[in-house]
Amino acid sequence: MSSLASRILKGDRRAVARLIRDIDDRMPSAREELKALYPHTGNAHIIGLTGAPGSGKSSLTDQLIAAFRQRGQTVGVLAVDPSSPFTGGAILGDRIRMQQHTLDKGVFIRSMATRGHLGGLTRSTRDAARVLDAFGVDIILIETVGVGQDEVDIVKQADTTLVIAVPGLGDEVQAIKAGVLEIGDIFVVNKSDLPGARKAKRDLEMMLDLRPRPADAWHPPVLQSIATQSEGIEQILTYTDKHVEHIREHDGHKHKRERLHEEFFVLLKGILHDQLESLLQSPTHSASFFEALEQEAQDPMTLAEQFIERYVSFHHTPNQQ
Ligand SMILES: Nc1nc2c(ncn2[C@@H]2O[C@H](COP(=O)(O)OP(=O)(O)O)[C@@H](O)[C@H]2O)c(=O)[nH]1
Ligand SMILES: [Mg+2]
Repeated sequence: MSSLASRILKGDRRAVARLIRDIDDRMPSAREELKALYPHTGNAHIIGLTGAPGSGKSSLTDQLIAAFRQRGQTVGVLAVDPSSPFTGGAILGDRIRMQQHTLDKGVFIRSMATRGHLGGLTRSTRDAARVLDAFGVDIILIETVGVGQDEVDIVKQADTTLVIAVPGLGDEVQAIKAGVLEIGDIFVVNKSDLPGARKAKRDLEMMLDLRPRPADAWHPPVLQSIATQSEGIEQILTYTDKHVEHIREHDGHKHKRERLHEEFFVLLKGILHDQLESLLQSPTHSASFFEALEQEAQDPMTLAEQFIERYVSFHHTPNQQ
């Protein structure tokens, strides 16, 4: 077995940090390490947190870490920060806030940065979660920065998705309606010390009630919390437990299948993207296409099709032979 992987399986934290960094840097060697780790994954409960910036995701993550630790569970945290490729994704405030956990051997915190293409973050976050899973943590918390498509793709890969809302943002609730209503397993109105919390809760419940749902499907609860006062945290844990139980009892197979398909799709897109990128960077492959493009000898669409035809073997399906 390759070296980083075997060190991770023996509980070496530094190897975990190293491999996650390699994944973030898209080092080719990381792929081999991941292959060695896959058979040792599938045990962690992955919980995604999404919601508008400032809604309290980091504060809640911090509280959730403490609560899970109190129950004796180990926790891995991936803080995803697509907005700051240059700082390596470290969010200073988050780091400071979570510092109380950094000496705890039962907690592993990493920030993910976006290097390269759109969607690359989705892939590296999933891969990093696999690493933490193989390392043996019980709970993996994935905190995203906002509520865009990338974030949605990231939390789609979680077992349980928490959508964090705050009171008094009518427009925000609309945004939630548009994008993340479908993906939320548990909704939390954080900052419930502020006016309008009950209304936000009712609004969300109403929107959720409007959605058609089979009788035995999971019904997403709308909870309230005040992260800064550690209020409502136990209830969130109660419901993440309930959700896991529900998955196990009702649609465990479907749940697992959907996540595997999603992961596979993300991987395929990533591999194809990397291949295309290196083809484009190699003049032997790309020069004639660029020339035709610049001279307007062909339209870009036709050229793109020809490029794919030449270098990507989509068309070699058996029934076309
Ligand atoms: N009043 C109030 N402020 C909160 C609460 N939770 C978090 N905050 C504050 O909201 C700000 C943003 O929180 P943060 O956790 O960084 O949000 P994130 O961007 O979603 O990660 C910080 O100043 C927090 O102290 C809460 O329950 N009530
Ligand atoms: Mg944050």
